[in-house]
Amino acid sequence: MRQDTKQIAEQVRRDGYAIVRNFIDRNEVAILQAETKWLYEQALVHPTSYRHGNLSFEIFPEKHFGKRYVVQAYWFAWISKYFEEFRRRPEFLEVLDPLLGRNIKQVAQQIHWKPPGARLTGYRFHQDLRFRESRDAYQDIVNDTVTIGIAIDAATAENGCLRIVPRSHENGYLGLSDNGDGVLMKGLTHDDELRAVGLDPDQVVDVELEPGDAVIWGLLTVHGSLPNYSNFDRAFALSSYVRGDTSQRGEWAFRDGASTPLGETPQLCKYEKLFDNLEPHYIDSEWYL
Ligand SMILES: O=C(O)CCC(=O)C(=O)O
Ligand SMILES: [Fe+2]
Repeated sequence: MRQDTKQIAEQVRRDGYAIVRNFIDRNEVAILQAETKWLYEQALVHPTSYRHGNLSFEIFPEKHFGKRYVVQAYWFAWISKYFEEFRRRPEFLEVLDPLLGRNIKQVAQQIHWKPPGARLTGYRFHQDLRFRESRDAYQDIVNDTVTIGIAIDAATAENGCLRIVPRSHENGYLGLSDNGDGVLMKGLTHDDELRAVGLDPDQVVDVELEPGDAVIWGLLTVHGSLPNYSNFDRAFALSSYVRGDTSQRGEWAFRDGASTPLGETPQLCKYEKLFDNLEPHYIDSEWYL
């Protein structure tokens, strides 16, 4: 990472996003890719979507997709020493410090794959604030949250890279894709939906990234991505962090700047029903039908 982290923070506040080239060092990227492959194989043993605490896998089953695909993993730090340490690497503190300070909790740890052939791999345009159910658990949820997306595979327009509307964070919550059942991976956003909330479809930016590059955005930044139309996967790691001293959600990542491992038991993060069932279980929702 060669960019000045203060400038990155200013860009995030001004434009709603910033790209950080070489966020993860080239040598480390090969390890990250290998660990991601390992994780995909762990997830693929499950016939359908699975949860154990905050650890969760979104699986497309053979029955409906002809073949089994993994499209999302959540909180795999619970089964991977590598990813438990990855989430609190010094690179994260460096870019987060000017935005959130040095007491930082993590509320989301995700990898999204877009396996070629899996059909439903696009995400309609939205603002991530829709995924924070417990607004009261944060003093200033919008200003105290930052998401960092890291390209594990190269992210291109062809394989469904993230797409962002610059400065779309300035006009509050716009309700994009909240219609219908609100499922993001079914259907595409029409240009008229963007126009209806005052956004110009021509302003959409394809965030193309090399492996190891990162993009940072906020809870009000309008973004989405198209399905993968290529023959290569798009593994993308998303981590959301919040200011630790003003947030009652999340796992500690840094305390007074010190990298902090997970504790014995999971904390409430994004999934509010965590404590309803802490046993491993399959999830029978067939939202993709
Ligand atoms: O993986 C992507 O392309 C976007 C995912 C996303 O925006 C989300 O899960 O909130
Ligand atoms: Fe999102």
